[in-house]
Amino acid sequence: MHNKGPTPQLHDGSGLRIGIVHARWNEAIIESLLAGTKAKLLECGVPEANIVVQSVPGSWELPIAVQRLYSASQIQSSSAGSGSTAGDLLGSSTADLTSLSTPASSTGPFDALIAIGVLIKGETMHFEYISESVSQGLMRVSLDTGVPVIFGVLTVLSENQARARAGISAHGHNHGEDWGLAAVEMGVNRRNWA
Ligand code: DLZ
Repeated sequence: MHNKGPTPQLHDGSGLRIGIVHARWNEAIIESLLAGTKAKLLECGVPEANIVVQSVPGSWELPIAVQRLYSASQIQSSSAGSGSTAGDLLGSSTADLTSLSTPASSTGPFDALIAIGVLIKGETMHFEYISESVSQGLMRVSLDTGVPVIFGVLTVLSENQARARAGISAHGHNHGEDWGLAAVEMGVNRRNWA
């Protein structure tokens, strides 16, 4: 069942640059979330070349990777023409996710960043520690940098719950779509706030 979220708003993302970092644990679910995210970014007019997608092993690694991706883009924009791009600083996606990963062909600071992961509760306390740390870490990156970091991390009790929230199972809804829309709205807001 899809919880009632905000009414979807389509903002003009044509001038935005968006960075996505995704974990590779629970890969099939990640793939669907990433596809939903990218579909909405493109629907809002974000040019494909302005969407940089990178991957990390697991959700635990998301905060540091999001922070480094952002910092690299800042360095680039202050020393334009150095040749390397923000995307070069992190590994690329796995083979199965390659079709969804976009080489960083544009440069400049990001207007919004999206962290995507799927944490599924197991038999130990692992889930609790990682969920708490990752959510705190991503919020910290967002407030420290002043760049919206969209929380695209599913923290679920079962794989079925994750599949429903990735739009894979019947009656599910792909939360990645919401994250794409949120990134565009917050990216536009940020420019207006500046
Ligand atoms: C170790 C681990 C476990 C048990 N479960 C998940 C998970 O459900 N989702 C996820 O994204 N990552 C998981 N990880 C990996 C950790 O996030 C991290 O990559 C490793 O502990 C290495 O730091």
